[in-house]
Amino acid sequence: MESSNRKIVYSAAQPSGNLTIGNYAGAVGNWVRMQKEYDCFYAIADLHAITVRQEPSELRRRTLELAALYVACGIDPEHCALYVQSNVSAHAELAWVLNTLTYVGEMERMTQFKDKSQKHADNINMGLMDYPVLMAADILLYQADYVPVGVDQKQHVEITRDIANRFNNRYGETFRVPEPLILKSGAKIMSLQDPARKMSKSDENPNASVYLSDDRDTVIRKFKRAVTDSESCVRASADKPGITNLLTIYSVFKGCSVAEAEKEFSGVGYGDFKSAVGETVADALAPVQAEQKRLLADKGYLGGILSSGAERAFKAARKTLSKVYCKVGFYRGE
Ligand code: ATP
Ligand code: LTN
Repeated sequence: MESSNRKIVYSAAQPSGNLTIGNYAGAVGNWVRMQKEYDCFYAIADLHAITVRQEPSELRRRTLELAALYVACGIDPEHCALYVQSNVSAHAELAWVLNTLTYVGEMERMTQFKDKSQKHADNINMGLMDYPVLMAADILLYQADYVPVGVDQKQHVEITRDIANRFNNRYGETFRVPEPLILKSGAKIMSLQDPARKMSKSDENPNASVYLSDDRDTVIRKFKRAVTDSESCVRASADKPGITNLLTIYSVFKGCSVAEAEKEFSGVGYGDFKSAVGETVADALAPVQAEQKRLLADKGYLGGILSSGAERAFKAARKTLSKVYCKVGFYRGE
């Protein structure tokens, strides 16, 4: 990733839970596409993950698994900095400074904080409340222009903009004010059991979501059980959400349009159609899973990718952090 005047993209994902084909279609695929056009920093947000309780050995395992999965999905460590958030101490350091420009009331109003406080009522810790400030630190450290996120994270990017403007107004121009990039291009994949709801990695019904780690038989079985309708015509329309979802999934994994998929399956029965979708997804996942497995077996190689990613990230982050420390009046030696 040679330094250039290309725009900077920053994003991160928490190593909590297995990714679904929905995450793939809506997020990872976009990260891969963006690395060609922008200077990208992609982090595994382990500091964010511990705002809810984590089993330490699981957290470590998931961090590596997620890193391997990203590389297997096409994140090219030559083109972007892929690293683990806690490996770059500047994130926690900048978050502390930004805390002093953020109001308790603002954090209490954040939707995710309210949701997670309800879900984890026995553990409403300061980190959970401070989550958006750490996220602001992530983004601002790299002077990011764009932050690709799902709609649920838009509010956090907006507060990041407010905090950046506040700092710039108080101490002089320091941070680039980032823009959220709400990704619509990636298809929205719905639950296989209730096509009115989004497919989600935390769904309690294991048949509702297809995980990138599911083996071939599991993938095919889940598609066979997918909820459809009582007609028998493979066609996308608002009154056929189940079939429409399967057509969308097929088009994402086959690399064709929904219209082309409809044509291909015109006159085909639901059973055969579901099998074809299952086979296609399983075929597409097989090489990703094989590559992830290969990477996880070679911890030295994966470790090398993450440490050189952290080094690149550290260089960029240190520049911003020094500027910040200087502006706020910290003694830096004579
Ligand atoms: P959780 O169940 O923990 O809420 P999730 O599966 O809904 O997780 P997130 O971690 O909230 O996923 O989202 C990660 C990224 O994946 C976001 O950019 C989000 O927009 C995208 N994404 C999640 N689910 C889908 C989906 N079903 N279709 C398309 N994109 C999705
Ligand atoms: N909160 C995000 C993950 C995340 C992030 C970020 C996203 C942490 N830091 C900085 C974009 C930019 C999530 O849970 N999806």
